[in-house]
Amino acid sequence: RKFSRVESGADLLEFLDRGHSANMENRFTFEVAWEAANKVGGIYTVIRSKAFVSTEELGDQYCLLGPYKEECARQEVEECEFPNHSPVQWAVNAMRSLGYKIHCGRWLVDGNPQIILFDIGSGAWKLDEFRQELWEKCNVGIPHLDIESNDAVILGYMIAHFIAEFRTAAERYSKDHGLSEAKIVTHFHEWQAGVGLIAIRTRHIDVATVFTTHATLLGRYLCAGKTDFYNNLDKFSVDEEAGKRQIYHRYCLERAAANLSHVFTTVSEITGYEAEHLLKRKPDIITPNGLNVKKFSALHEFQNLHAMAKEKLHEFTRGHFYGHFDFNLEKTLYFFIAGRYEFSNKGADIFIESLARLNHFLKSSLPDVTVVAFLIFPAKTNNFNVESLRGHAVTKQLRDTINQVQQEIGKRMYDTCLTGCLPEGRDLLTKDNIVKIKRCLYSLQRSGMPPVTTHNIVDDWNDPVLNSIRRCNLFNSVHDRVKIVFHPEFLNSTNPLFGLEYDEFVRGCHLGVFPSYYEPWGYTPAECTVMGIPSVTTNLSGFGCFMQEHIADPKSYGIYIVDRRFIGLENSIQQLAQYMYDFAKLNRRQRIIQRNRTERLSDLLDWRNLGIYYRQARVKALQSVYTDYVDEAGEMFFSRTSNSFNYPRPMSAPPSPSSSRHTTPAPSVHGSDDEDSVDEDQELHELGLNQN
Ligand code: G6P
Ligand code: 1S3
Repeated sequence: RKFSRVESGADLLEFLDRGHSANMENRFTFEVAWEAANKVGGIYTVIRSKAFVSTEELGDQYCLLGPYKEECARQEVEECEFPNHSPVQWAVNAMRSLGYKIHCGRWLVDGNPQIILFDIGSGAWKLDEFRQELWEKCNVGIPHLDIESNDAVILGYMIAHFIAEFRTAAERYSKDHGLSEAKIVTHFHEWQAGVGLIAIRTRHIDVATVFTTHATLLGRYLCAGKTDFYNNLDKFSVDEEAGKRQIYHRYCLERAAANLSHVFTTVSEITGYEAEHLLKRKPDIITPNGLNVKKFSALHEFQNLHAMAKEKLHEFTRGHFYGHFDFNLEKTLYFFIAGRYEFSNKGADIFIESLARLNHFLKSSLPDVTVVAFLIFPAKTNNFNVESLRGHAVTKQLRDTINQVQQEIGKRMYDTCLTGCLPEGRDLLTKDNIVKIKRCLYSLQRSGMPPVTTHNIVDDWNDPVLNSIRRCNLFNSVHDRVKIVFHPEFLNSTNPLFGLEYDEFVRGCHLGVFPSYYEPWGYTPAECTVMGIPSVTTNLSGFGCFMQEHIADPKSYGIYIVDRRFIGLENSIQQLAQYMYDFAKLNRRQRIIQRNRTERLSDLLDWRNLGIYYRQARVKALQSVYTDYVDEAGEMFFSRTSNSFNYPRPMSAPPSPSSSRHTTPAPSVHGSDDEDSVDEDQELHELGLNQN
């Protein structure tokens, strides 16, 4: 077939035709991660969202490997055996005959990839032997009490053994079927999976290896400790720092995996810089994280979804702020931060500080606007607090009562009309109705202020978010224009307060605020972007730097990048407060335009385009082991396109004369609501972003 059509990531996938090329080349890819069908954190999102393009490209020549975690696997994996004659099934059988328990099947996510999960318990009897080998070959000693590291060792050696079995099986299969030499590439993510790579290399199993780090262990620890991290990266005594934090052995595993791999990658330039100093190896390739972007057939469907989800947030607000509900929902904006509860790494510290300043700005110059700021970080709790639940109960009672009264009034009007008379206003609402409504109104009174958190937090007095809220005096008083809701639990649709999945919650918000200090990539703002929700990020996050590189003027696309690198903390706080204030000043039309622009960036984050870097890494690794390996399709793709998306400043046609606008109204871009209809001519002007 001709390569002439291969001009985009999507073309390349189509050309590769669900593993057709990999099949022809007798090439196999195994991707190994602790988080394969095991939801822990960000790497799960990487593997899961990428599964679709991985199978589009590699079909059944691709297989995921990871630990068997029953709770997650039972819900996400359909267990089944692979075809009897396939080398992968032979390798599984060989492992089972040695007593290892292995679960095979297909992961029930887009792409439906093959997956093999290893039961760590079934390999535990070999732990001492594995540790001994690790010590003898690498001089890395694993403490008995570190269960997580011991599990990583068991998994690593089981996987190395499996790959060796697979290699033998593939060789036999190739010989039997007259195929060329089988080419195998194994891709490992993070230090926990990295033990497998170390074992493969020290046992000299002849396959290509790639190692990706998503965050360095030491980097995460150093940043959380309020170190001036980026200005001192070249000065840290890495062994000593790791030793002080009792993670020396883990650090050694991570560093060994990075240095033993044929190809080393990081998820962003900034993490590459960190790895160069902390792991002592520069990445060969940057493999940015993508998302499985789904386009709606109606171009502006995401705008409608925003409006629908926002209505659910309004319902929450009515309940949570009952008795103090003196603000206008039409002029209420929802901001949020969410993620792993690493208070300063995720920038929750400067978010709260900047909210205090925003509160002051709004009170003095925009008092009709209210900002409700949600903080979603999982912390230890003793369930929902009574005050939050009560709010939703009393508003529900009011709603039910009004619905009942409404029905009764309707019936009375109908009966009166049947007699040929016009109903009189005073006859419609009976005394009984008024008593019922009054009772509801009385229960809407509250003595205290609406709570700043929805749950009872276990260590309330030491909780960093609550302490910052106390220090900044953000107590949800009636005078505050910024209201706080700390929800110390991830969201799902069974949540009694919101009844929303996280995705739907994000859609309903106006702005995601992620002013991270330590963020190798940062999926939260990326997820906002593909849903058309503007967000704040920083020039210390992989995502922020990536956007800065590809977009001429990120702010005009709804990507606000706070400088946390070249200016001091106070200046970053001021900048963030100013960004939020500028956003609060936008009117509805301006917000709609901005959401349209944000959503236009989706292609940039689509795995169909970013998956190419994974391919590049695998090809490079294969070439170091199978020296004559040539990736014809990939080379053609890269020679035709730089695969670099660049978004110029949004173009704007000259404004149409205002008279023509009245006689020939521009069609609404997403609905018929007049206030919402947006004439794109006016975009720059309306956003206040035109340079003139
Ligand atoms: C979307 C909907 C509109 C709605 C608007 C609200 O664009 O299609 O019908 O009016 O969202 O935007 P806002 O920024 O005020 O939530
Ligand atoms: C890491 O997860 P985290 O939130 O601990 O890996 C993610 C996936 O690569 C990345 O997005 C994130 O920045 C890292 O920090």
